[in-house]
Amino acid sequence: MLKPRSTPTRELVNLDGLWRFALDGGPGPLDTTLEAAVPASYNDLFTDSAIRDHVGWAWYQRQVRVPRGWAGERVVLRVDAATHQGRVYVDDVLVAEHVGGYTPFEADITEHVRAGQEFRLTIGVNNELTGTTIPPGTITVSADGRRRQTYLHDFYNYAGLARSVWLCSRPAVHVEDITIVTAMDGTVEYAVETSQPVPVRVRVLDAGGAEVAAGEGATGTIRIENVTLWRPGAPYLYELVAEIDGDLYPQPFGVRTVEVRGTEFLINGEPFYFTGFGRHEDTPVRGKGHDNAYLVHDFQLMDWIGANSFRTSHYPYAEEVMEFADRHGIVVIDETAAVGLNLAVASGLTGAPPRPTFSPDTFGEATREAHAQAIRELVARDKNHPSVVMWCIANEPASNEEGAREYFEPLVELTRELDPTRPVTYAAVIFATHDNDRIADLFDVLCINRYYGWYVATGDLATAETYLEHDLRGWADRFGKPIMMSEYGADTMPGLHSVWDTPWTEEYQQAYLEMNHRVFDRIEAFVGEHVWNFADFQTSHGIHRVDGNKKGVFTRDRRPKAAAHALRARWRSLADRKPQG
Ligand code: BDP
Repeated sequence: MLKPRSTPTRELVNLDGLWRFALDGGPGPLDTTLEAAVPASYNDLFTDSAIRDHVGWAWYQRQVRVPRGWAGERVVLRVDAATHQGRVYVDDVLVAEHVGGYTPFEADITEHVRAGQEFRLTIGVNNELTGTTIPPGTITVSADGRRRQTYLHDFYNYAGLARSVWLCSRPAVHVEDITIVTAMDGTVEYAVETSQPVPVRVRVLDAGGAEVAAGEGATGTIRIENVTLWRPGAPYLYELVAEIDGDLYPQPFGVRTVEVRGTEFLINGEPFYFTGFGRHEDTPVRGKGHDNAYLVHDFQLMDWIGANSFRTSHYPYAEEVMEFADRHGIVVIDETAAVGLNLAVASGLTGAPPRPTFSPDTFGEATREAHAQAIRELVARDKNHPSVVMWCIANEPASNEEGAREYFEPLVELTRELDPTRPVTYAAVIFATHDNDRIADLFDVLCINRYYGWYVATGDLATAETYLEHDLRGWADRFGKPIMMSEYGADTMPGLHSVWDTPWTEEYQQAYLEMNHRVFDRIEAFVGEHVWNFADFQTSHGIHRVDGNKKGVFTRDRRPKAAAHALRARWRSLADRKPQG
């Protein structure tokens, strides 16, 4: 799905700002004095706990004027994200409905609006998570009749319009989609979809705007001579301009390859070692609302600390983030919102699921279809980003349980069909070991989440070190695939100190990370380390959470904890010792 852009044939009106907001409503005029910021999650904007804890539909509304010059154009409304389900009304007419809180959708509203005139735009957003949504959750009704939402993932269920909303014009006959696949010799395979079969021309422009290749036809292969590759840390972007009579769309892309060979992860044929984080879209007040100031600052901090990559744990991030990564040469593992497909997690650390995770009564066919759709929409949105080097189709599923293989095999196949060029992975939970995991062989890279020294062997780093090494070596030996740590971390209260190995202190976080690094450096097949988490983030209430998860190397307001300086020293020196692509 193409991102809205302003081109010589297309115009854009950004609808961000203050919208009327109410919990009760519908397409008719909202009876409210509340206003909500877009983009932002609505939960933390208001002081009313009924809004913060609301389960169900919430309503956003504003007037929109269609620019008077748009007569004769198609008028399209584009919602970058409505978490987790959206319904869009133009005046009283339902024009779009979409399920999935982290991928965009659009509606052609031409028949319902007039150039130069205003209309009432209403967007309903529903935050309910059930057994058939991605991510999943459960809704219960308490004795006093309140509906309550619980879920199996460790971040707050922020909801609302957390990304931009756009009004776009485009020609009736237009470019619909573009897919670009590159090779290191400058070969560019392209496919352009149009709304009707019409002749297609393509031109490739270099970063300075000079034409370096051209071709004709809706699909084809062209070649850039003396190509400049997109490299981690040294990005270079071209533009493929797809043209038909009356429309033109420039699609940025980079020339690079990704490949798994033996136990190596290769970018442009060179081994790559991931340093960086699992992250969250999470800031005070905005919740998951996209914010360009945090975007710039977070990438500055990643650069400062020597991170060359991150994982979009645990859902697709705003497209602005992906484009920023493209432009700044940061490598991304792109994850779906399939987090919490694991009923054992709810039962504490025993690993014994109260009910089987994969079954017709728990996560069955319908969940898998929602999961498949989440994969389709992620690949459709992000396939052309050079920064994206791997798809992660689930976080910590019950891959050790019966039914896991039947559940995952078709999803891995689907991902490969949609994109044969990128490796596929999942992040393995602690209960899944090299002995009992049922799906790892289906995937290309072993991404392992482990918390030895935190949830297991708490405060005992010597024991933790033995456990960790045994565990990781088991995976490396059995599967012979590249292996990386996709999560390791320790909750840390900034300002808490100790001379001993005391959990929650800044020293402990540092010692914990150092212990992990000693082990990683001893395992040959190791291709990377992503600390959990970049920054502290909000979660639901729990006795093991102090105003959220505190495993950030930075605080929620982005101040470094002591471990940040130690990580910086390691990752900067690692850049000389381990390949960075
Ligand atoms: C892992 C999850 C992650 C959690 C983390 C933790 O993948 O989302 O936040 O544990 O407990 O299991 O801090």
